[in-house]
Amino acid sequence: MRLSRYFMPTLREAPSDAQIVSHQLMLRAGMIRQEAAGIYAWLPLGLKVLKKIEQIVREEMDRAGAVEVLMPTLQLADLWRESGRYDDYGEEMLRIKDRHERDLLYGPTAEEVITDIFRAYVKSYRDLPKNLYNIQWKFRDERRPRFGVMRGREFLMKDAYSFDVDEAAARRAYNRMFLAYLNVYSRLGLKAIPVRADTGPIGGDLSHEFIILAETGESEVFAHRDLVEMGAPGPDIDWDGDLQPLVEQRTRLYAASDEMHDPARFEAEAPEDKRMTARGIEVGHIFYFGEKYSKPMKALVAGPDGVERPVHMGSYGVGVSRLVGAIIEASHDDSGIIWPDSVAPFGAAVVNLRVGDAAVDAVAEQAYRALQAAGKEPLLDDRDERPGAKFASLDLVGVPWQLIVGPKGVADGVVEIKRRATGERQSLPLDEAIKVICA
Ligand code: 5CA
Repeated sequence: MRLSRYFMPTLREAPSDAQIVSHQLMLRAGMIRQEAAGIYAWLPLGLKVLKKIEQIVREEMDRAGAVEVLMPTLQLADLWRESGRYDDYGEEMLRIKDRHERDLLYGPTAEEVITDIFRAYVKSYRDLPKNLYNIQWKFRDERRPRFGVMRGREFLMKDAYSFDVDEAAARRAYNRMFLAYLNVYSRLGLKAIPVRADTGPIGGDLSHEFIILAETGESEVFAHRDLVEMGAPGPDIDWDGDLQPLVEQRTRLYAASDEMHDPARFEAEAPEDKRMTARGIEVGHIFYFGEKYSKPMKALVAGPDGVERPVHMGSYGVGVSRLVGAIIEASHDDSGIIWPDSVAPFGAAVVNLRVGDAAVDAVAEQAYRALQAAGKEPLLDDRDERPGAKFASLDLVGVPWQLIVGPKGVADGVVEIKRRATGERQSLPLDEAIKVICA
């Protein structure tokens, strides 16, 4: 992408109502624009990051055996009357009437819709297990939308729903999602702690939240430090095998969100030097709720004995748009955002320090094409701007590598590369510079 043709409206200063660093940086980097309270337009740079996160979530869901669908944002109120949640959900639900005076709503979640889809087609235990997910916009009319995309009213969620013949099978589905979530966050460069959680309006009796640590987080967490240090299981586990030991390894150590915290148990289960109390951001929430929706909505499957019974369900949410802010909270410095390579909007930026100088233009162009050919999705800074302004905006938007082409280097046969995260610089011939960036 040539920056001269791109749309990256960076700002020198963040609007004063942006209270936390990720919100400030997203506005300054020209990633989002607020259209109404808690409702944002995603500008090109923000959209690129959002799509990369979405793709990582998708790949890890697919790996764990889930299948993607796309459900509508607008849902029929009648489905929510069947489950009994229409009246309970309260003010957070955006209720809409169509021209025929039918009650619709903008989905805050999709248990009812997916249960309706499931019951239309699946009738036998032989067709189980199933796990269906979608990545779709949700709307919750939050009382206090704030912190930018972190607590929006309209936000992008990955929501998966598992269907199993009995509780034991449903727990296996839960385990797959539990471990897949850890892999998602690890690929995003985040350390997420699974904590026991309250089930809230989704319901059920088994639930974990996934929290990443950040001072500005809205959740309080209490956890054993060994859990905080424990790595993700990695993609190569046997997804059809017994995952219980891997899950237990991570659930036997104390970890709870504030609603579930039990100080006496914390003290008993974690020695003092291992007790961590911190603030964090909830980036995922998984639930096992058994027959809560399948029973009232009559999503029945016949078991091996031929007897019909309500299918056992769980639901699994990732806050995809919230993750954009969460990653920035976890990874920035005074100059701006530091994207992990896995979600960076551009892999590298070629900085032309003297646009219009034929020799410099030629090397910059060559570098740009080489990075393009290597699949690095480069950005070419071909703006007619002072070098200082170019570096400031590229540091702000957090491109992981800068490849700097100036007249002196070109005369000496070298370019300079800078790693955004460390500030480390090296002067190298162009082909070696490309190799380092692509390593
Ligand atoms: N149906 C279940 C799981 S599929 C569900 O809705 N769970 S949830 O309510 O916990 O939401 C899932 C995730 O969406 C949360 O962990 C959080 O990361 C994200 N999320 C929830 N509300 C918002 C919001 N207002 N703004 C941004 N992200 C949100």
